[in-house]
Formats: sequence, structure tokens, C-alpha cells
Amino acid sequence: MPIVYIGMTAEIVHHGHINVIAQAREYGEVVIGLLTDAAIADYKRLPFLSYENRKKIIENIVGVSRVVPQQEWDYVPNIRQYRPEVMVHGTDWQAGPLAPYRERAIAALAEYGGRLIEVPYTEGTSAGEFITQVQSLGNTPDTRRGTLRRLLAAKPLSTFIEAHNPISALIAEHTAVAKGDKVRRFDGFWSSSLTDSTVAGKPDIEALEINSRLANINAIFDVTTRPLIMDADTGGKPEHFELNVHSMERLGISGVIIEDKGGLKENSLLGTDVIQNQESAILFCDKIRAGCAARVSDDFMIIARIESLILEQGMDDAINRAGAYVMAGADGIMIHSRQNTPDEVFEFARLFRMEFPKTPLVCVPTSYSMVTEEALAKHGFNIVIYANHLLRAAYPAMQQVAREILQNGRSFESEQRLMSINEILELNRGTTA
Ligand code: SPV
Ligand code: MG
Repeated sequence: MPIVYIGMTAEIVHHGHINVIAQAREYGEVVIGLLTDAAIADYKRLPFLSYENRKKIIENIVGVSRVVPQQEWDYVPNIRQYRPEVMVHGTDWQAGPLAPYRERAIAALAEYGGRLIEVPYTEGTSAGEFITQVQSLGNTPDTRRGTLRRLLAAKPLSTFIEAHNPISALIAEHTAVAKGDKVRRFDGFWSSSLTDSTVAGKPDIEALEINSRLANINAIFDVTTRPLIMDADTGGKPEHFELNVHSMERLGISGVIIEDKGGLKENSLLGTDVIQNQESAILFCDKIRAGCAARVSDDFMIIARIESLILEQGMDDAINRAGAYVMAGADGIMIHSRQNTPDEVFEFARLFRMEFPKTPLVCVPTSYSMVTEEALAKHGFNIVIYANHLLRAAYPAMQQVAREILQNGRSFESEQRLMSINEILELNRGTTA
């Protein structure tokens, strides 16, 4: 029987897929090249269902004889590997961003005499439309929580951005930028102690009650789908941290980062300008162990943040602590720095990776903002957090308009800088940011 190849993401399976498979069967044995999570995440974003779950669905469809992984968005490697006599695709790729992939597939098929058959696209089955519908149905805490571990498995570097309220989270979730043939989006949110405190008009000294932080996150979760990492400052006393891990998991938070400070915590970027102490590594390991023992789900991540470089304790101290924290059960390490170059975090990553090639590594490039994501990925980082940027963007804009209205005795001069009333009404009626 000739091999008939169909590449699919199968994020949401619908009658359009069944039509394509039914037609493909007429030409031979149907082999589905199912795009892996990594292939889809690289091109647009992590699919809602994991590869294994999508595979279970597809291999049970009548007419499918085999499912093989397609590791890239591009069909060429699998065409060369499986050499199908026929490849079937919907007509929807004849124009638009997929057109170059079509050309490449046709050329690869021509190398050995394979042919492309295009079947009419079933109207009303665009994945985008379905995804909007699914999003409007909401998201369970379990699905959201597990997304961080899935991201780490699928992408070399995931990007998280601070969200201090639902509207900033909506902006973070819906902003998309086309770069080459790919679409870039943020992978998730960072709940920052600095920006949550600033919004509340308080200093960043662990003064906000945990339940107010969680209520804020709950409001963000009401209207978004992406994973969130919570900055839980020092985590408090181990006994309190255990209880808070339960609350975070129940809400659907994907991971918590706790920093190894003791006494009164001040913001890290203040460094040694203020008095702040590092916790003993032994006590901090006890807190990590307590949190790990308390958690109920395997997918919730406890990430240990090392403040040795912030507090000028040296690279050896940072590396020794990293080893101890991983041994105590930390699922990842965040190394923080307030230098204006990435040199010391790169050096940390080099030393850390010699001992721990796989443990997720997180950084927060606020003071060394010239570093690129590409360079961070190359040095072994897995998560980059833009920790305060949306609030820092909003504050000066609000301040300027407040000043202008006072100066001018009217708002007319500020109109050009503001979203229009039509835009805010449209946004308010449920259109995404
Ligand atoms: C935060 O965003 O609150 C952080 C990162 O903890 S930093 O402000 O750099 O300490
Ligand atoms: Mg903080």
C-alpha cells in the first residue's frame, strides 16, 4: 500500500480533519505526522493538549494506520524520512504564512516522485476560532498548573512577564508579534512582590498579606489561560510556607520562587544599600524540603532563588548554595544579579550546568536588560522573567496625563496619547486587549 502522509497539530480535532483523513484513505495507508509540543511551541504557542494526549486521539480515528512525530513545523525532514507516495493537505496553505512550507514540501516530494494532493478546506474550522471558543469556556487549575513543566519540556527558553492585575495580564496574554515566519508571545505571568507592593502603595518588604496576593492572582486567572510563577519573597516560616504551597497549588499557580533571605527582606535591586541578610543555607534547605513535602501535585514547581551575588557573597557561595538547594529538592534555581552586564549570571550558569545539565535555570534581567533572550538560552537559561516592566510602563504614562490635565485645565491636549473611548468600550465589552 502506498504511504499517504498528513501533517497535523490536532490541537482541536473536528470534522475538517475527518474529511481530510477520509479522502487520504483513498490513496493508501494513512500515516499522520503529529507535530510535537516543541514544534508547535516554536512556531506559535504551547498546544492545550500534550503530544501524548493528542496522539491517543488521532491514532483512534478510523482510517489512521500510524502516528509518527513531526519534530518541526517544516514537513521536509519527515518527507525525506518516510518518503510518502502521496502527501495530503488542505487548500488553506496555498496563500499566507504557510505558503513557503508548501513550496518546500512540494520540492522535497519531487526529489523522488511523490505528489501533493490538496483537499478543499472545510469552512469554519480555523484553529484560531476554536481556540477563542475554548478560552471562553475557561481553564481549570489543574490544566494551567501543569503548563509550566510542559513549557520547560517543549522550549529551550520560556518568557514570563510581570502582571499586576487582570488588565496587565490580558495585555501579556494577547500581545503577539510576527517575527520571520513565527509568532512570538509571552509564555506566562510573573506575580511580582515589587509590583504588587507598588500597586498597593507599600514598600517591597513582605508587608502584603499572602491572601491579598492570591486574590490578585485569582482575578488574573479569571480572565486568562497562561501559567503563572509567583514571587513569594522568602516564603516566610517553613510552617507557613507549607500552608501557602497548598493555597498556591489549589489556585492553579504553576510554581513559586522563594529567595534565601532572612530577617526583614528588602528588594534585591537595593542590594547592600540597605541592611538585608542572607538565610543560612541549612535553614533554607529545610524550607525547600518542607514545601516539597507539603505539595500535593507533581507539576507544582518550587524554585530556589539565590541572593549571593546581590549581597556580594561571591560566586563560590552562589554555586555551593545552588548544589545544596537542588539536593534539598528544589525543582529549579533562580540566580539574581544587579550588575549592568550579564557576565556574572553567565559565569554562574557555566558552573551550574557542569554539575546540573538539566535543572531549570531562571534569571531576571532587570539591571542587565541589554542581554538578549538568544544569549540567555545559549548560556543555559530556561526561563527569563521581565519582572516589573508593565507597571513601569503604565506609571509614567498615567503621571504624564495627570500632570497635563492639571496644567491645561482640560483633557483635550492628552487625547492623542490615550486609547479612544470607542477602544475602551470595545475592550470592556470583552474584546481581548
Ligand atoms: C520582584 O519582581 O519582586 C522580584 C525581582 O523579586 S526583584 O525586584 O529584582 O527583586
Ligand atoms: Mg520580589
